[in-house]
Amino acid sequence: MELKNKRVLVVGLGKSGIAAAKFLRQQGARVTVSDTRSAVALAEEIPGLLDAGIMVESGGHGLLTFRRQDLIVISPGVPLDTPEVRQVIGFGVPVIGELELASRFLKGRVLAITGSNGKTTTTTLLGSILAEGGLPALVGGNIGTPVIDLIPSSTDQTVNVLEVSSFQLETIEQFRPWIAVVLNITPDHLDRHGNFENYAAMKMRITKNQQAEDFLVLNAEDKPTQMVAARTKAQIFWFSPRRPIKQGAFLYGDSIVFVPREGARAEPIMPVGEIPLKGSHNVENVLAAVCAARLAGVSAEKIRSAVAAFKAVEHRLEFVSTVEGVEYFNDSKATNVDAALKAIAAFPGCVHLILGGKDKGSDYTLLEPLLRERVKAVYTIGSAAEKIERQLQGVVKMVGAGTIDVAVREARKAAIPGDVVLLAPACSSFDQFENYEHRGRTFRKIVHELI
Ligand code: UMA
Repeated sequence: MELKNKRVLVVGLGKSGIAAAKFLRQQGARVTVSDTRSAVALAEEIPGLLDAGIMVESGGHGLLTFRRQDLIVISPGVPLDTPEVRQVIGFGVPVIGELELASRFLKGRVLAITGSNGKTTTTTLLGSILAEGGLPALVGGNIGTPVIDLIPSSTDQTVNVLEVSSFQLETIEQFRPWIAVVLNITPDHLDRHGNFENYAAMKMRITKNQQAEDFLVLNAEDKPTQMVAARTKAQIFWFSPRRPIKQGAFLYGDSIVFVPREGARAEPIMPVGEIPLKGSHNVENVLAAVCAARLAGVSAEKIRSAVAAFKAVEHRLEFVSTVEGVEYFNDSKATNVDAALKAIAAFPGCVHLILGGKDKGSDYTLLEPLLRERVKAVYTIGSAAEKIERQLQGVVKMVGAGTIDVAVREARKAAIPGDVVLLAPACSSFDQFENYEHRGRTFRKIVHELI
């Protein structure tokens, strides 16, 4: 991709946009960035960009700015149906995302992980396993480091372990993972993608450019994920915690085993009891990681030691503290209903659940059976509170807390020793927090203040 003297517009000035703009400038492009936030809100970012010779449009997107470009690079949080973006696509201006731009320059091979839930844990775990196996691995993507920022450190030997979201996959063209993993596809981001079919179709794009020499790792127990199998040219490997698999990873009794090809003997990898993470969903994440790591050439022995030493990722069923016999867990990354279900299912019962935030068009009635079975009370927060209370009326005791500190304090009053207070909000955080990390840190701080 030749960028020298090309007019390139970067849309969105978050982590991805800033990384993309600076990279494009280094490549000699004439770069403009455009963001809906005001110049005041962008006061920290603007001077550095101007110093680098990048023009800035703030306070909204101008159609004229968009029309003058040779290429437009959009951030993951910018939908393709943003009016200015839609219009210039109509005029034939090429529009790609940060992931696509990065993948044209990234050296080495790509191991990409997508799914509605478990992406961050599986990506981090795979990074650790590959490192333990002596492979030069870099970790980035939706997990928090823009893929563009990996480019300078990547070499032909690098395995780039990338967490990729439906937002990022929406704007790929040539992105082609050597190994792609689809963990599961359950409803999320319906406010952005319109309906589940569109959302699932975005996830499936991960395999769009894969060829016969590539690998696709799929969840044998997740119906929507199975549909991806019909759309790939790659070699398919399955994982399952429930049944033997002809080619892939599964649980055999209490052991994780891997079958490298149909008809081959199953290789023992490790006892399932050595997985240090809570919840049956994490067994699935480990099975997926085992499969991908074996395909990348890491030995069973190295996989076993890396998994056994792995610590829960921050904000993912992260144990915060025990206060007066009550355990507090931070699962702020549970930003959709399915993730919240998995979090609740990780506990046998007696859960005080903090639910709410910014609604994404979710159906909270799906929580009903597990709420009845394991949850003593729900404490609602954020702008989704009213919808949650309406949909779950009469199912379980409901406390309208409004904010996370009131929720924690109310839960503390009600909880008795042996109970669990769980932040698994099933919503995004943007109504009250900068992001889910900010929400998780706030929860941790409030819990620590209880001590
Ligand atoms: N903006 C516009 N116009 C718009 C929409 C947004 O100008 O129409 C601007 C906003 O004002 C803001 C900027 O765009 O200044 C934000 O861009 P962004 O939302 O793409 O955020 P980044 O900081 O670039 O972070 C993105 C990912 N964010 C999203 O997908 C929403 C981060 O994933 C990712 O870690 C980062 O790139 C690095 O790759 C976060 C996320 O919430 C964690 N992801 C979703 C999820 O996991 O569910 C998909």
